[in-house]
Amino acid sequence: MAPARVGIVVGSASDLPTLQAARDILDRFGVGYELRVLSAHRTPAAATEFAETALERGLQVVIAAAGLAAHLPGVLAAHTPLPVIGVPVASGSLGGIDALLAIVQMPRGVPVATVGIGNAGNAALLAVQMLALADADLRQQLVAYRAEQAQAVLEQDAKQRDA
Ligand code: RP5
Repeated sequence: MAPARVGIVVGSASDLPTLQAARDILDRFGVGYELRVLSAHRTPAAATEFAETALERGLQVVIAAAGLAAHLPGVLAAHTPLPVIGVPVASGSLGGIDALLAIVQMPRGVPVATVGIGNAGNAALLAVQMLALADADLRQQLVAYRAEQAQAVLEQDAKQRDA
């Protein structure tokens, strides 16, 4: 397994299914990651310790996912200079709008990059793009990934035109 360059942190084990898309993307690009269940509310000391040691342990980006009053991404961002990408999880009666607003509305000075509700795949792609700034192999893989996406859309378009 490749050394972990990305930290994936979820606020609860119930968030894990939402994060599968991120794991799939990182696996596809051969990017090693560590996966943790840490809560800003239930295990605040462990969450803080994770963030404070993330850089020295070799992590370069953190993806943090949580639902409801989703403070986890912001709390991690407060304790590390690494970029943090927040994934709002749809959990509870508000369908993830609560988590989206909690994650995206960071105060000035401590940003969290925020993807759409449940869009863990985009969080992983953004993490790969950050790593690719200093990794030519990842850059090449990203070019190939985009070309594949374009090809898939062109094929769908051709199918519709021929129907
Ligand atoms: C949040 O509360 C977690 O991130 C999860 O999305 C939500 C519900 O957690 P559980 O009650 O399922 O553990 O902190």
